[in-house]
Amino acid sequence: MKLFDSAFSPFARKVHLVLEYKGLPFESVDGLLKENHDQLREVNGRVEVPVLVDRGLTVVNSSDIVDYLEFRYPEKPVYPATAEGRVKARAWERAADTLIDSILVDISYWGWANRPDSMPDGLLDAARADLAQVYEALDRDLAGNDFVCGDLSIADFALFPQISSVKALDVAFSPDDHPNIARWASAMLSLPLCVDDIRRLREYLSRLDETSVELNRIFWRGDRIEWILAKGYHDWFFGEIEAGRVMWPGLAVPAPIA
Ligand SMILES: N[C@@H](CCC(=O)N[C@@H](CS)C(=O)NCC(=O)O)C(=O)O
Repeated sequence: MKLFDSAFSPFARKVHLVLEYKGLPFESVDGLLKENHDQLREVNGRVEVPVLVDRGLTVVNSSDIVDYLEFRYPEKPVYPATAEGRVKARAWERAADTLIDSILVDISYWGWANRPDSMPDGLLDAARADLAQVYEALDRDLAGNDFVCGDLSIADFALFPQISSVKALDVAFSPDDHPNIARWASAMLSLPLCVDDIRRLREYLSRLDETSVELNRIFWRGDRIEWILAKGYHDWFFGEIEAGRVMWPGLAVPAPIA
């Protein structure tokens, strides 16, 4: 099994965690390294990680990859067994992937990309206000539960790469107001596979440089654009396009399946 991976991508980290949790051996190729872009483009027209190649099948998009893994390798399930649990787990996975990711990535650029400007006024406050609603809901769902759906599930694996970065991005939850999230975060951080995930991220960040990864142009896609526009930063965003600092995903045309 080969995973087009990246320690920097919350989506790739989610899939990497699921593979490790299920005990499935795989080869990890950093698809975000410039030197691996051509290889990545061959398996995913969008030139995005993660992509899984297994037994001659190419699976694109993190939630589809997890769905495939659960179907093909059902031992150590990551989807809850009940209908209610499954709906809840998928809802939190979607919130992590589409909402939380968009907020956190959109405020992260001034921390790692080569930027000529500083963060637009009000953006950090907008992130804090939106995340406050997420924290309320997550704390509610964690009350009386070790993990989001009781047992460890895809909800936890999708949320962990996101929630573990909120402190560094200065949009942390307050442990006093959200004690259940604080308890969950420390339980997750004590799992060896999460310890390894954080170590891989730290190593990645320590050797981030523009010769190996793209730091001048930002890769913009749907949900992240939606959030920045919905918060009123259209002038800033169109300025980015005009200045040539935007990379667009390629076309996601499905490949033939034998
Ligand atoms: N919906 C996709 C999103 C994947 C995605 O956004 N990947 C980003 C990294 S987090 C990417 O590969 N961007 C290309 C780039 O930055 O060059 C999924 O769930 O797999």
